[in-house]
Amino acid sequence: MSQVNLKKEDGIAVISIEKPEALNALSRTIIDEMDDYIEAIKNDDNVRCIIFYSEKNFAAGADIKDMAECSEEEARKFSFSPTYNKIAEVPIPTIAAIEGYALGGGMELAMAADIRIAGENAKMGFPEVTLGIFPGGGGTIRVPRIVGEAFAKELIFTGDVVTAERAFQMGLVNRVVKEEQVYDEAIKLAKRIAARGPLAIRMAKEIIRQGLDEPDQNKGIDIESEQWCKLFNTYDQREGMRAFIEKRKPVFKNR
Ligand code: DAK
Repeated sequence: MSQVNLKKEDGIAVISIEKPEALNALSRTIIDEMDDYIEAIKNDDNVRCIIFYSEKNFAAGADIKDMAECSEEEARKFSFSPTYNKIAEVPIPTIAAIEGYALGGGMELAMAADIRIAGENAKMGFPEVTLGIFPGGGGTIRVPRIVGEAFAKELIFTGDVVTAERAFQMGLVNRVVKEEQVYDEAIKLAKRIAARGPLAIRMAKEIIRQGLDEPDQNKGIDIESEQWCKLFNTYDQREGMRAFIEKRKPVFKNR
């Protein structure tokens, strides 16, 4: 039986893990199922935002029981990075909505999303070093970019699990909400994003990504200008600006 669920409603796709008995620990099969869903959503023009949300616990990391006896070669096959990279690059905004534990590979999944919302009782961290490994699902690369080198090193070297409030102070999560409001807040935010110009958001996401990889700031700004001008070939740019002038809400068509 599948342990990953996809629900689509009003242009919002919600991907959930259902393995509560192991606090949603991530197996190879779960990651593969998630990968299939991302592939399918990527080509679905109607999806304007993706939410990763699992009830009670986001994910307590990769499944330690599956990994414990891996050889080097088997560990390589266990890698979640190709899927997490796909999530980071999917041309649709993504939100991780975190209840309970988000640890290790679970937190790395959240770090691959664009925006993170946490419940006030969420517990987050990278406990890999307590197991004799380090975060290998993009953690050592994404965490310093998100929270800065010093906080990243503190989190990764100690393996400490931090509260939502501390995570917010570090910039690990965008906002903290009441535990029972995590899902609703994520949906509310997704709906706000879904109402905006999808092509512009898609382009902005890609340019932000390229800009972070581009050491020459002026080159980044040139790419931005070039892409920005291309939006003037789109229906959505005309619609957005005409709607403003006509004092009505725009109806974007993703083209
Ligand atoms: N894996 C497997 N089972 C897990 C699990 C995990 N990560 N986390 C929890 N469980 C299971 C427990 O074993 C227990 O199952 P039973 O013993 O009842 O069968 C059940 O979930 C409930 O857990 P607890 O009884 O431990 O619940 P507590 O409330 O007492 O404690 C806890 C909750 C989250 C503090 C504790 O369960 C815990 O410390 N869990 C492990 C957290 C952790 O260390 N996560 C990081 C895992 S390492 C890569 C591949 C993968 C990765 C990176 C790179 N490459 C190939 C490059 C990722 C690595 C990781 O994520």
